[in-house]
Amino acid sequence: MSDRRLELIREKVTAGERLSFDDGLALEASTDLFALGEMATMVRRRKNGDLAYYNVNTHINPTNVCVYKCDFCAFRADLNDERAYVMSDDEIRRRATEAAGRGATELHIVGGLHHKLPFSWYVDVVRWVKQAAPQIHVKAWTAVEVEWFCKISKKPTREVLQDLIEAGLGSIPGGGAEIFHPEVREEICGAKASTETWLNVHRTAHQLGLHSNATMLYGHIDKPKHRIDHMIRLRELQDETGGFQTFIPLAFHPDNSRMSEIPKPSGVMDLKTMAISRLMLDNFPHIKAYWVMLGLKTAQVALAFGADDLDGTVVHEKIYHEAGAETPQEMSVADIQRLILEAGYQPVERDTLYHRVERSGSDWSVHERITTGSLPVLAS
Ligand code: V47
Repeated sequence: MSDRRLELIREKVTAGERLSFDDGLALEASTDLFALGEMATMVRRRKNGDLAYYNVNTHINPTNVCVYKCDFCAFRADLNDERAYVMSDDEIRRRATEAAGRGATELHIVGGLHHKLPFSWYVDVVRWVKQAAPQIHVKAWTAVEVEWFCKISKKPTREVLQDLIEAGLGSIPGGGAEIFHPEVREEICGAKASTETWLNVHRTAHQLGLHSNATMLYGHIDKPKHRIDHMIRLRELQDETGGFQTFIPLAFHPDNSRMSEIPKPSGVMDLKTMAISRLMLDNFPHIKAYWVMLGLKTAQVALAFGADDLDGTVVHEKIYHEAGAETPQEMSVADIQRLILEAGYQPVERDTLYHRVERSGSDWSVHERITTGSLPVLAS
């Protein structure tokens, strides 16, 4: 890309103007990593000052049995597979109690779409964890799962979400988005929820007062135009609802998947994708560097490329570890804080909805909301 083109983009970013699809492609074509990082940092500082967030959370993946066979997934199992499992209600409750004992503020619950389990089981999972740990925020079930619930329950999206909210659902995680462009989606996960369905589940969730996140799985067969298209579709929905909190670019991990011949995305691609996400998604308050996928070192450096959130202490993560992630299962709060401080930012513990968390011994309490969103806060 010519210096002049990058200069024009820099002028737009400085003026707070929205970048176009072509600007996105120009950024993708640039190899001036420092310029991308500098522009992304300008936006990141404008939105989040010198704060960088983390949370204390636990993942529960209640089953790995899945009707779909997405090419990138190393986690799923067939019904009769020897790796197949379904956690019992006791196990699920125990996980929630354990998480509460460790001071977690969030349970992140996602899994497979089991051939035989009814919708009521997925509602019960939310109910069980809320009974075991009422103070914990439950971020559960991706839009792909919600669509599956509609199929098996024969209920519309709104009703499915209302049932889950009634059981204690607090927000929706960003998984299942993969790449929206049909050239890629049909190739890697053509059977599961379509782009329109994914977006519509989030639209409906936002209308019901739930916040949600969005992801993008990159570094496989995707091209620059697919990634920019993905971001623009999210930006358009965010203009409409304001319900997204955080965008999480997910680096593809090929091991044990049906795309195992594809090399992992490079460090340059990870950092460029982070910076471009920050620049294109001008209406998303947060960009997350998910350390479990990126590795600790890249996640820390990503704080200089537009990221303002490192996600959590994360215990019991299975989806990426099955796909070859070599990161530990857990990071201590002291480690996360050190990574953030070393990168020149102020660590802030947040809850799922970006309230500041304060701790005293094993007790915690939430304080003011750190960032604004246009959604009404649900009555608890
Ligand atoms: O949708 C699956 C991805 C996602 C692989 O909302 C893989 O805060 C890389 O969405 N290599 C689920 N990625 C996880 C997810 C998530 C993670 C952290 C935080 C949040 C949030 C959401 O994991 C799937 C898919 O895109 N995935 N397999 C793989 N082999």
